[in-house]
Amino acid sequence: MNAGVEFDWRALSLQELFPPSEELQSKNPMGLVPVLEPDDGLAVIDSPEILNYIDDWITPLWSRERLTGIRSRRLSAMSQGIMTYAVREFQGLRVTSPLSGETESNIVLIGRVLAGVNSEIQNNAAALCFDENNFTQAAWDIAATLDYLDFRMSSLLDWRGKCGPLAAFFEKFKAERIFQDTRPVS
Ligand SMILES: N[C@@H](CCC(=O)N[C@@H](CS)C(=O)NCC(=O)O)C(=O)O
Repeated sequence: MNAGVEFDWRALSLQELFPPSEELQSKNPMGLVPVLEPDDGLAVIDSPEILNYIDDWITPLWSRERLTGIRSRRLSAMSQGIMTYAVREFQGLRVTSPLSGETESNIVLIGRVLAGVNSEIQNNAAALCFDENNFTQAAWDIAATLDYLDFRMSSLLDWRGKCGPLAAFFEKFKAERIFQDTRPVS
């Protein structure tokens, strides 16, 4: 893990996820991954809570400077929001207004959040994305989200055209080993 935390990784098969196995349900009643199991017991569930657990009990992930801390967590939350809309789009789901019956476009929603992320990066990249030359948790969250957009939605969304500073930030990230393209082993 980037924060230098030692852990054993256990990947679940699709059979264990759809539907969730009894074992997964016993750890997370929502039947979702990721789940973090500390050595001494109760499983920590939901990725933002896992980050908070690491920050509280293992190693700081978020800036202790109040405004930078809030901004960083906002970026992380916006990254998760974009992922929610992107997964909806991939699954063919759209939210319908209970008032007008109109359907919201996931692409428009993603564009709006990306504009917010882009302006934060434009104004505060140094404080929000780099901590003594290391990428911060917020930077990892944004980069993972942008990579997912490239992977699933590149034909629907040309985010680089409207978000120059964000595109420049992401280029730096693409050099990281974890973002290199892989090939399935035959
Ligand atoms: N809010 C949850 C979402 C987790 C989530 O959707 N996990 C997916 C895999 S990335 C999953 O477990 N899907 C199984 C299912 O939907 O049954 C989090 O951030 O941890």
